[in-house]
Amino acid sequence: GSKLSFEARAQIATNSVTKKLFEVMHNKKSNLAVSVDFTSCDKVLSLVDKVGPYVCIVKTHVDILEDFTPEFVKSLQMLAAKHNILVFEDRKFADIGNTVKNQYSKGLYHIAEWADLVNAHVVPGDGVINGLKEVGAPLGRACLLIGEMSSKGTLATGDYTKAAADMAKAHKDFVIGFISLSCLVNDPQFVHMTPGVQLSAGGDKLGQQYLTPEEVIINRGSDVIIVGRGFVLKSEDLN
Ligand code: UP6
Repeated sequence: GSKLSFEARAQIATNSVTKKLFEVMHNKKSNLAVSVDFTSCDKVLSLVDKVGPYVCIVKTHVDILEDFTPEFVKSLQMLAAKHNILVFEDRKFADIGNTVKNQYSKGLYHIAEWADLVNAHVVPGDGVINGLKEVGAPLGRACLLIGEMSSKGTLATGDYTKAAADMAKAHKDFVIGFISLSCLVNDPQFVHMTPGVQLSAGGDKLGQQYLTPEEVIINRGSDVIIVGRGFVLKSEDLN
């Protein structure tokens, strides 16, 4: 990972989302992203309000909400502003450019209107980035590429991961980093976020595999840990 502080990385960041993220991480002394994987809007909003002071990012899956309304988005944005948090919709776009453009801006969710960050698989080739960029860049949004996954048997390894890194380098105006299990590119402008994190290593019955925060941040050089059930399950049953 980068040896520079988040404060220094905020100063050199050329992308506005990267700059804001590093400023938030520095000011709140937090590298924790919470994955609020509830299926009801109220539960998402109440958890965001509770964890707000301690996290730099809230990661959503809006397509699992059973009672989604546009008002939910307004409330989420108010909480994000109140607590100085970035919103990351974990949509994992994976289609041709023209289709992802529509999925990003239209449909029920209008993701581009409210999500600071989204992510994309690189399996389609860089058309997926160009499609998202057409919609997202004018709105000041940014994207992470999925270079590695936490799940058992993932095919995102080796040459695939290297290709994801190269694609990110070629699209630095809109791609600000990676979903990965380690630091893939040693460039302080790129942010690495790692899911599959709990206080003790292990997994779930559906192939999720967990690493510890120490392993991810100290040994593997990632920047942000993404934690879902690791603390969400303490109060609520997500299964
Ligand atoms: N996620 C992973 N692994 C990946 C990419 N994304 O777990 O490689 C996402 C999941 C979930 C969160 O979709 O929202 O990160 C992890 O949740 P958990 O901590 O409850 O396992």
